[in-house]
Formats: sequence, C-alpha cells, structure tokens
Amino acid sequence: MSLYLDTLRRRVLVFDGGMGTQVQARELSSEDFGGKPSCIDYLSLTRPDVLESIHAAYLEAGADVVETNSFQASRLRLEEHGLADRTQELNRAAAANARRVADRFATADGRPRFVAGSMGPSGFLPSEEDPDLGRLALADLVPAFVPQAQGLIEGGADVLILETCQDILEMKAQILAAREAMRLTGRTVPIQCSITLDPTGRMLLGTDFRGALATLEAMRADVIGLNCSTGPDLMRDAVRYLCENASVPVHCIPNAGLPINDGGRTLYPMTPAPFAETLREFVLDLGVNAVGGCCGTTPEHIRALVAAVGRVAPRPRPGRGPWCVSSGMTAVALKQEPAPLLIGERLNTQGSRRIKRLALEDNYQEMIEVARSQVEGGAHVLDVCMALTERTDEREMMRTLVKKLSRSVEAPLCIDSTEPAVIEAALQACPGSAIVNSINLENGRERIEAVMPLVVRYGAAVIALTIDEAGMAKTAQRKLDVARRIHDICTREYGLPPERLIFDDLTFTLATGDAEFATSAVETLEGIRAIKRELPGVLTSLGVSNVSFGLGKEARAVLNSVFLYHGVQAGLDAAIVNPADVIPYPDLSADDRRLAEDLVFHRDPDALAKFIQHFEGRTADTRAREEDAAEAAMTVEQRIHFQILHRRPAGIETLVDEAVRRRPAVEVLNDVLLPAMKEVGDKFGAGELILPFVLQSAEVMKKAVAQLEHYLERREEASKGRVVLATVFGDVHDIGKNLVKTILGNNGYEVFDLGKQVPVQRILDEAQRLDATAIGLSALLVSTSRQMPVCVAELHRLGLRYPVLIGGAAINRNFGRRAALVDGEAFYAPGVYYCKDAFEGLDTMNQLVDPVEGPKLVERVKREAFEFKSRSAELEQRAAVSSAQQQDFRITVSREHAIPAPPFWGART
Ligand code: B1M
Repeated sequence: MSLYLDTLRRRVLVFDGGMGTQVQARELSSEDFGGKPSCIDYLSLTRPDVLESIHAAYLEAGADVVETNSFQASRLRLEEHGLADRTQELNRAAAANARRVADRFATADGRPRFVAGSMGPSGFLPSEEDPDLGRLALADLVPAFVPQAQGLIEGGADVLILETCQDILEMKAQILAAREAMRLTGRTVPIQCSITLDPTGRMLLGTDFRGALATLEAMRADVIGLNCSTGPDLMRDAVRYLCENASVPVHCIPNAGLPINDGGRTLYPMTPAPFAETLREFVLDLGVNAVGGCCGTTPEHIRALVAAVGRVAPRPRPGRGPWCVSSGMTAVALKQEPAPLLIGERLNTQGSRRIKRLALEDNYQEMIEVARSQVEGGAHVLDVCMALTERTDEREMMRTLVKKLSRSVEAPLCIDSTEPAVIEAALQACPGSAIVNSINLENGRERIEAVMPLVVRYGAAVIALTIDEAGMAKTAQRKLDVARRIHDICTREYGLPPERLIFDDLTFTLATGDAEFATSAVETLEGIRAIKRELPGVLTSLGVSNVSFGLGKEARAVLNSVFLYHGVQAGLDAAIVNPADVIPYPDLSADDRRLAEDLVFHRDPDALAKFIQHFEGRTADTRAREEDAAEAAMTVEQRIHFQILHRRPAGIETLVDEAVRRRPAVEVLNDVLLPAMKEVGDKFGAGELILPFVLQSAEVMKKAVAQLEHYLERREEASKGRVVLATVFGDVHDIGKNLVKTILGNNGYEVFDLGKQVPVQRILDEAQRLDATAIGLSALLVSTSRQMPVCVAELHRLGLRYPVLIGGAAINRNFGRRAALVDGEAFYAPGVYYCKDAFEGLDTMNQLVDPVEGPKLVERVKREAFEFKSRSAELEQRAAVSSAQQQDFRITVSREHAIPAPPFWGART
C-alpha cells in the first residue's frame, strides 16, 4: 500500500486551500504569466518561486497535503493557450514544485507531507448530446488526460486527485487516463476522485451522490469525496452518505461558503472558524478521512482546520454499503430485498419485434419511451440489445442508444451483445456502472478473455452463463462445476468481487416433451441453490420465460409465474422477465398451480399433456370472466379488498362510495383499505408478488384513498399550526404520507408537503423558512428509517425546536423512543413522537399545540425514552454476545453482515 493511503487510514489528513485566490493576491504581471495571463497553470514554468511560496504558506499553516498547480493543465485546456504539446512538461514541473516544498517541510520535522497531482475537468461533458459540449467521447478524453497524469507522476505526485467533476463519465475517462499513465511511467499512485454537487445534492448532469459513489467504487477509486461548489454546510447529507456507504477513505474539500456575486466579483463568505468547525464535525461525527479547502479558502482557513481537526485517528465507519450498479443518475442495489432484481427485457431487437422495427427505423425516441415504461412498470435495470442481421452498425446503434438512455432514464443498463467491440462501445458511453450480458466457457476461455478486461476496465458487473466446451450445463452438478470454473477465473485472475458476478444457470423450455429436458427446471432450481451455497457472495439470474417457450399465452403466464416463484424461493437474485408474461402467483388457482408445479418438478410423467389440456381454449378473457364471477359474490368491502389485491382500478371509486354508505369513512380506511395494502406487502415480502404488481396495487389504493378523502370529516377553522411533511431521502413510498397530509389538512393544520425522497437538509431549511409548528416524517424501509434519527440529531445540533412526528411500516414505538435520544444520551427537547397511523398523527398534533397537554406529552415521551434506554441496556447486558465483540464485527466485515438488526426492532406496539 502507498504511504499516502497508509497514513490516511491511520490519521486524518489536511489538504491545502485555494490556489487561484492566492495567485491573484500576489498581483502578478503579464510577464510573470509568460504572456498568457489567463493561464495560471503556466506559472509552474514561468514563476515556480511564486507557487512554491503558496505551497509553503499552506504547509506552514499545518497542511499535510499540497495540491499541484495543474487543475486546468489537461491537453485540451492547454490547447486554448497554444501549450498543448507542453502538457507533460508543465505538469511535471507543477508536481516537482510542490514536491520540493513538501520534502523541505518533511525533512525539517520528520512528518511526511504529500503532493496531490490535481486534474480538473476538460470543459467537455461527454454524457451530453450537445453538439459542442458533448462533442468529445470518453475515448477522446482519455488521451487528453494521459500526458497530464504522466507529468504529475513523473514530477513526484503521491496521489492523483481528479477533482471538481461535473460529468461522472469524464471522471471515468480521467481514471482510465491515470491508469494508463501509471502503466507508461511504471509507477502506481492512488487515485482520489472528487465530485462536485450543487446545493440539491446532484452533479451538474443530474447524478446523485448514491450513483456517483456506486460508479466510483466500481471503477476502484482509492479515495472518494467532494469538493468545490458550496460550503461544507450544504455537503452534509452527501458526506454522511459517503461515510456510511463507502468502502474507501472519504474526503471533503469545500469552498469557503456558497459564492456570492458582488458586482461581478466572486466573494466567498465563510470565515475560517465556522469552516473549520463544520469540517471538524464531519471528521469526528461522520468519519471523514481528509479535509481541506477549495475556492476562497486561505492559509488562515487551513490553520483553523488543523487546529480544529488536529491529526486525529479517523472515526471507524460501517464500511461498504450494498453492492450496486448505477446509471448516469442514481444507483440500484444488485441484491434487492425482497428479491428479485428485475431486468426489463423489452429493449431487445432479438426478443421484441417492436424494438427491431424501431431500431431499423433509427427511432430512438420511441425506444426511450419503451425504456421509460419499463421503469415505470417496476424494472430495476434495463437489458439493451441492438443486434440485427439486417444492419452492420450494431456498435454505433448501441453507443447512440446507451448515450440517450443515460440522459433520460434512471435505471442502470445491462449491455447485451455477443460482440466485445459493441460491449466496449456501450461501456464507453455509459456514465454509470452497467451489467455485461454475458460470458461463458463455450469456446474455452476465449469469451472471458475478450470480455472480462472490459468488465474490469469500465467497472461493470457481469452475467455468466453456465456453458462450457461440452455445451450447456443441464444438471445441477454440471451447472455448479462450470460456475466454479468461471468464478475462479473472474475472481482470482481478474479480481472481480464475487458480488458482481451473476450466474444464469440456464432455463430450458418444458414445452417440447423431450425426455432429456423433463427435469431441466428442477436442475435449474437446484443449480441456483448449489451455486449460492458453494460460491459465497455470487448472485444468480434467469431468463424466466424461456421455461414456457412454445406454449399458449395463458399457459405460459402461469408456468412463468410458478417457475419464477420457485426460483426466488431457491435463492434467485435477478430475473429477466416481462411482467406482462407473468400472472401473479397469488392469482393462480389451486389447479393451475398444481399442474404447473407437476411440470416444473416433473412429479407426473404426463404433466405436460395435462398442463396443455388444462389450458386449451383458455384466454385472458376467460380468466377475467372467472374473476368477475368470483367478485360478484363478494360484499362491497371484499370487492374493494379484491380489487386492490388484484390490481383492478375499474370502478374502485364507486365501490368506495358504496362502502361509505354502509359504514364511516374512517372505518373503510382502517378496516378495508389498509388491510388490503398490508396483504399486498405481505405477499410481496413472501416472494409471491413481484414489484410491478405491487406498483399496480398501489395505484388502485391511491384511487381508493383519493375517493375516500371526499368523505373524511373536514373542519374549517383557523390554522392550528404548520406541519412540514416529507417521505425521507431514499424512500419513494408516499401513500401513508399523503394520508397524513389529508387527515391533518382536514383538521385545521396547514400542511407543507415536501414530497418523497427528501434530504434532511431540505427538511430543516423548509421548517425554518415556514416557521413550522412540527415536522412529520414518513419512512417505509428499514434502510431509510435511519434518516429519522439523523434528522433529529441535526435539529438538536442546530438548536432547532420542532417536534418530530414519525411513522411508516419500518418503524415502531421503540424506534421513536430511541430516536428521541441523540447519540443515545441527550433527549431532543421538543420530542419525537411515533404515530402508528395518521389519526395518531392528528391526535399528537392536537396535544402538542395545546398549552396544557403539550408539555405533559413532552414529559411523557421523555420519560418513556429514558425508561426504554435503561430497559434495553439491561437486556443488552444479559445478551450473550459482548458489545465489544459486536463492535469489532461491525468494523471489520462487510456492511450487509455487519449491521445487526437494532436490538429494539421489536413488534409494533
Ligand atoms: Co415497497 N416495501 N418497496 N413499494 N411497499 C414495503 C414498505 C415492504 C414492507 C414490503 C415487504 O417487503 N413486505 C418493503 C420494506 C422492507 C423493509 O425495508 N424491511 C418494501 C420494499 C423492499 C420496497 C422496495 C425496496 C422493493 C424493490 O425495489 N425491491 C422498493 C423501494 C423503493 C424506494 O423507496 N426506494 C419498494 C417500492 C414500492 C412501490 C413503488 C412499488 C410501492 C410504493 C408506491 C407509493 O407509495 N407511491 C410500494 C408499496 C405500495 C409497498 C407496500 C406494499 C405498501 C405501502 C403502503 O402504501 N401502505 C409496503 C408493505 C407494507 O407497508 N406492509 C411495502 C399503506 C400506507 C397507508 O401505510 O405508509 O405505513 P403506511 O402509512 C401508515 C402509517 O405507517 C402511518 O400512517 C399511515 C396510515 O394511516 N404513517 C405516518 C406513515 N407515515 C407517517 C408519518 C406521520 C404519521 C403517521 O407523521 C406525521
């Protein structure tokens, strides 16, 4: 390991501050700039003494790392000054200047000082379609950065810092260039990647910090962090996320505040003390490993930072979050809970006549609409295949489509091609981390050797088919044997983490009646079990609908459904499937299920004949009629339940009207609508429903709730208070939050609904701006419910006094009690209130605004929080595993295994 990384792991390092303002302050003449006054990078050759004095000022202030004066010294930027062919020389000089000063300081006191070779953006945005900004592709940018990186390495940089990145695809180009430069120079240095976010937490082209982290981790960056754009205060959400999810050290190098335009002059308003104080908190509370200053910061900022941070050991962090793939916009976990990860299969010229036609017509716009509709329908990832026998430009088509998809669709891509050149073109156009489909051993190692270098180079995950020289593996044992060979090559020779290797152990149709394939589905399911058991970490995937190829439409939908269900039970992680080709498992009749299972598990030699006979003459209409007949015999409440469960929106409003004629609207909500939605959730959790069906049920539920709202009691009165309401960051569930909004709104509260996926910072800003009475937070995922205590801790830290009401399926009353104690110690004075439903939310608000009841309620939750704390301490003491052991466990193993379910996560009370 490099001395730089080694030191960074042992103690927090302080970078230097801004360069531009320091140069300006020295009021240099045009001659100093060698006649190129706007080229600050040229000073490395013309006035090295000036730069050395700036480096020295920062080192005197206590910095551990100085950045080279080479931010704009890529070949493309230097071309503007006629200096392109001096790129390497100029960067070498920049690094040598910094090196000289750093070594002088290190020799004087024995403490190592480091030189970070700075590489800024080229000014082009390769992800963009703009004819100017998007003119250069990744392949054009790499050679422009190589001589810069080479010069910096030759000049003595300890690390290359790729910074102020606005387009994550350009950063991929910089990483590739840095690696190429290391190959050319024969010297390896760490790569530190620094993205720039606007105040909303996204990069200029829309990448959120989750997507950026996933992409940079996949590209094997050694250090990841943020710089420029804003002051540290607006970086808090992103920094927290990085610290909670990155497997590598994290840095934060902000501006001295958000710049202000003062009559054409840029001012940076943050003075050294608050700047240093915020970064100190990032280091001590969040676990940041390196801090420093960007635009507007001075040696005074760095002196304050050194005083605030000292050279403390970094705070331990949880480690890597879930393994992800990413798009140009965001990240998606490869392992979905509940499984499976759904890979939309329709953007495939080989499998869809429509896409083939659109591809032949070069109709990318309509292909993008198909992509969007798949994502709206629940696909997590999109498979993309552009192979056509009628055309020879698969590569160009793939490149075009991937670029367009990356700018318009949130889902990561699965690049599906037999041609390595096409795969490479797609990976070069893809700003995120894609999946490559696929590798195998059909011609020995040939395919792996052609594709795996691309997978590794461009940070992809890969699907591997269990095919070897002897053909497609048909038994579970052969599937495992082939998988093991591929696994060993990919992980040992190419260094691919097993978590990024997805085995498709092949699905064969059961429709031929061929004896050889009669047990093929069982072998596939057993193959999944064996692969998951024997090759820890790897994932599995199937092209589900192959199992029914050749059967009628209705029979196919049933067989696909049963096979998918049993696949998930066997441990299937991902499925390439079109929801339109599947009937949800719970919708199948007992007969349908039994006959399909007889076929899948080969329980009856005549299973195929019986299955075909059973579905003869069956159409979607017949099924709908059967369902209608069943529904006709139900009460109105049962019909509402049925329609939500079976995703039938038609007539739901009328049913709600009927129901409220028979019983109060609140009862319809609590006894009919909510239990129906809960059943959907239970079936989803049990692997019986896949996500697209849950989405459709949610749409019916939304309609039902909207209709019911007309009947919920509405009291016109003066405002009783203002509630700022939000579903927390990372969470898209909003039905419950919307209900809370209605119930509070109907009962005299002004509700300011911030929507879903709302970062903590925005909630705090809005609460202050609106002078809120209280904040209401909704979270339905265990992972996102962590945002609630984070929000409370932030409120506490800032001394803000908004009571926080929390609710959602992932939390319970004890969760609320724990969240009320910041760091498990200090009670958040305005209180945290768990609300099991919207009505408890209303009741809580009514008490809080009451001058007599409010203080009593606060006292009660405070007492309960401390009682709960001492009860859990007792329980924890009695628990067999010592907390010390647990702590070690948390830090050393990967995060999925490391974070035990919090001890208080009991049943809802
Ligand atoms: Co998802 N989902 N979902 N989902 N979903 C759950 C929550 C889940 C429990 C299902 C399950 O596995 N059984 C599970 C979470 C598991 C966990 O974390 N332990 C889950 C999962 C895993 C996921 C995905 C990760 C699935 C995937 O992609 N693999 C994904 C996550 C996406 C994301 O958020 N990043 C996902 C996606 C979706 C859909 C988009 C398909 C859809 C949401 C559509 C939408 O909301 N617009 C959806 C749905 C519908 C559900 C279930 C089935 C139903 C949720 C719901 O609307 N309930 C849900 C299962 C379940 O909850 N049992 C599930 C009805 C609603 C009225 O209840 O929101 O709890 P609720 O609100 C209640 C109270 O909690 C309270 O009042 C309301 C009633 O009066 N309340 C508050 C809520 N917030 C409050 C705030 C307050 C006060 C009270 O402040 C004042």
